[in-house]
Amino acid sequence: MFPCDFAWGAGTAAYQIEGGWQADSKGPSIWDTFCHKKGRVFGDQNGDVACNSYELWEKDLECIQQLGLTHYRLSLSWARLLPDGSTGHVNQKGVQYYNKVIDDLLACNVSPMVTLYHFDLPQALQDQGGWKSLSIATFFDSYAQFCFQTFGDRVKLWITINEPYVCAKLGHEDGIHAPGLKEPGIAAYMVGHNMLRAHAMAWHSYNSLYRPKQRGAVSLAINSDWLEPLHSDCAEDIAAAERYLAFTLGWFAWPVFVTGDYPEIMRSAIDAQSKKLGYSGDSRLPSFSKDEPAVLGTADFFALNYYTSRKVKARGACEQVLCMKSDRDAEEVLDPSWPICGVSWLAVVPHGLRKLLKYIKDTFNNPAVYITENGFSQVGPLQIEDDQRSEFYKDTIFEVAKAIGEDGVNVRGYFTWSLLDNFEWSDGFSVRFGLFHVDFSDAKLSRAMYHSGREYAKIISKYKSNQSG
Ligand code: PNW
Repeated sequence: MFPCDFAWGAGTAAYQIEGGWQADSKGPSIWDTFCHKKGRVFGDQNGDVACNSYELWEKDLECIQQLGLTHYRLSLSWARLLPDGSTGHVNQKGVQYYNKVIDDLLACNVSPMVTLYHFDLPQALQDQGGWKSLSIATFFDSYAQFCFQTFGDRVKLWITINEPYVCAKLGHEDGIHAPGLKEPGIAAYMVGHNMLRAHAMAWHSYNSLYRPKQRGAVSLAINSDWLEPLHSDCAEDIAAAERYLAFTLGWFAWPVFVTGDYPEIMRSAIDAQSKKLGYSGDSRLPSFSKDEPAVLGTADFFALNYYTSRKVKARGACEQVLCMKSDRDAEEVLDPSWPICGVSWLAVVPHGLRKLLKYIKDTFNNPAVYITENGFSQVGPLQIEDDQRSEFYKDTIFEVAKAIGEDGVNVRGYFTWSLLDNFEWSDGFSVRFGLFHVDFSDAKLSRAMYHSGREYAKIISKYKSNQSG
């Protein structure tokens, strides 16, 4: 079922694991600033130390080897490499750190997949307008080129931006992620737009300047739930589910994979709502300029982060306020038959992944797909015997097998989220996604494999030996 070069991976992100927030002249990022203000994060926790992977990388490598991973997905901290965000000043200690990580991985026969941006913008760039500013795309492109130049001889799988949807909406509409802006109905669309522009510029730079020699692949990681109409025979619910999908997956996948522009349903919904509320001026959803590198075709594979599924119903009476929710005009409902895991938003629906994969195959012309994140969290006291999570991984990987074997989806890899328990953004350390438990109360931050980790290791070794035999 799984092709012989299938990638079996696990992921992490710099701010969530590294700590060392000021070590060796790293610059501050928006997450440093955000967490250091009271009342933003569960228990006012922060990533100042986190798993201290900046100093304990070798411990992480041991975890990776214990699992038998073929791939490891990590992100680079932009402000660790370029403290003020610009290539004017390079922090060599940061370069050394990531060089060692990459070299160690390769020495152990593990391929790195590297994310350039996983939520942690250098604060210095936020001070110049951050992702709302048009000029951010040029800064990002320079940073990306610096990374291709420095690490691209060894890194062959790149993700430019992780989950532009989450950065745009949680960071600039809801204000629950850094930079904590609440500018509903306006800022998220600007941010999403600049992220697409930045991604496209970086992809074109790679394509023309680095690909000929380095021969890697570049994409962006798009998160999406699987969505179904609440009543499958109700036209309003069907339309609502389509709208919802257009506002999540479609927002970023349509420009890159289908038309070079946003889904028509999305633009017309936004413009209709503007009109209704008497919002004058240009569309709140920006347009792509013909004078800039095209966004269409700027992904060498489809990178999907999948966690959960939702039923969707029409809302009918739409709120009279400017916000994404009223633009989208569709409400999510949790099916009561789906179990909930540690966090309230995460209903456990492994078969939703198979359906989403089939949808991606049919809609985006059968791309190569990497599932760059999928996971299951737990909360509360230490439970090394996390049987529910073991079952979850088994069920989910079985769904991926069916997507490949029965639906013919070209899935090239599967990465669990996450290698380690880590700093789970606004939930702090209260939500644990790791295949390894991290004891945050112990100065050594010791790592211990959960049963689900053992289960994942078994699955990997089974398929790896099938492949060689
Ligand atoms: C993803 N939500 O983000 C991220 O890529 C990871 O860094 C993160 O740890 C993981 O999912 C688990 O949450 C999300 O509130 C953050 O809906 C928040 C949400 C969804 C995804």
